[in-house]
Amino acid sequence: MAKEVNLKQDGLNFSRRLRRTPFTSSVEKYGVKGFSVVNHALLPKAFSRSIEEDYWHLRSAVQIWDVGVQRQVEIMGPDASKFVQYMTPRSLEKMKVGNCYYIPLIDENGGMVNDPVLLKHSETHYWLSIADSDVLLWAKGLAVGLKFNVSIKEPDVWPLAIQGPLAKDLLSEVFGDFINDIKFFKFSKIQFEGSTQIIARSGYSKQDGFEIYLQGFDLGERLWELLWKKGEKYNIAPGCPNLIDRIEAGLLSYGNEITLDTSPLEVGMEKFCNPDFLHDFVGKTALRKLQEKGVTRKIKGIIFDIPPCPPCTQPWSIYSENKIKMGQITSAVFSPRIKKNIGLGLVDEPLWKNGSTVLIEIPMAKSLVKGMVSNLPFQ
Ligand code: THG
Repeated sequence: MAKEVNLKQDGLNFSRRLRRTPFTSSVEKYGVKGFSVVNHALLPKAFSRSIEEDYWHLRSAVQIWDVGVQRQVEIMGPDASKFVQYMTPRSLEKMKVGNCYYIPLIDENGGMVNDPVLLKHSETHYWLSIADSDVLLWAKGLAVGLKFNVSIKEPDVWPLAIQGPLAKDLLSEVFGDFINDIKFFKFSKIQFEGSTQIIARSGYSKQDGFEIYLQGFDLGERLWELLWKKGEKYNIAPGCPNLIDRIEAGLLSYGNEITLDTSPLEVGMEKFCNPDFLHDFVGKTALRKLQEKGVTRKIKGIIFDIPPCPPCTQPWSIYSENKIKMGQITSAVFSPRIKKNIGLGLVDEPLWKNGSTVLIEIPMAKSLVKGMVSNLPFQ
């Protein structure tokens, strides 16, 4: 009889296409309980503690997050500045070396392609630190088609986030006091094992923190271990982007709140779309039309007071009190601080007004659930 081969087919099947990060072996060692997939790579979703415990810990101590899924798209060459400016409606005229900019990338219809953080290394060298869509291919297509003199690749760079109010204490102890002087959305350089690394004051939380853009996959475990060891006295814990903190802060997620079908004007990025554009960019004509027409829906917060809601794995429809569909919730969670459920989603005019009553269709709920529209961030 043939020998039995253990080929388990249930769960998520791992292969080269589900990319590991330099920190994946560390999160496994430190008790990761599950992953999501972003940019074809593994993003830790939970450790041993509940998301509520992680939330309170994030607000009071320091956490180390494997956010290697925030892949970099590197733009280099004589036309790099011109090309990056052509990719976004946000003016980069005042952007200096050492700045990070949160920018919308839009397509020819004004739809959101991605919402990356842009880092400027020099006039001829940029990184786009991307959310979950294939910007590498979009950028290559644009550059080839429009004959920009740039080279575009995914470099060997892997963000590791150190988040929480004690992040500055930990990192200044490890790398030097100058860490305290790095301002929000600026980056500087640190030395690690003979290499020079980029560190920015940024991250996918509103609890202060930094992101080290580790260059060199093989240094991952050692960087993690160093920060872990030095972090013990600051009560460091392994973590991941926290759903409660993210929704309270109104930080949007590409693929959930933001898609190709939404414009920057609908997802809180209108401040990066000054209509007196002096530069040319993909989607300019379409964006101008959308600006002239005015938007009819916007991302808003929704509060609803029922026992902790299930995870929002598919959009939940939102209705007006007279049962007309007027939007959807795409992320939701129970906030232990607000002591209610909070959600994010597109809401139509005029229901988008702060304080409007909405009815939400939540799976398993016996009837429509009453909720209230709220401004972001949640207070
Ligand atoms: N850090 C890095 N890359 C990333 C993310 C990150 N790429 C993917 C994803 N996150 C991109 N999305 C966001 C969303 C919000 C912010 C950053 C990246 C953010 N916004 C601030 C705010 O909304 O207040 C500041 C925006 C601004 O400049 O005004 O921090 O987290 N490296």
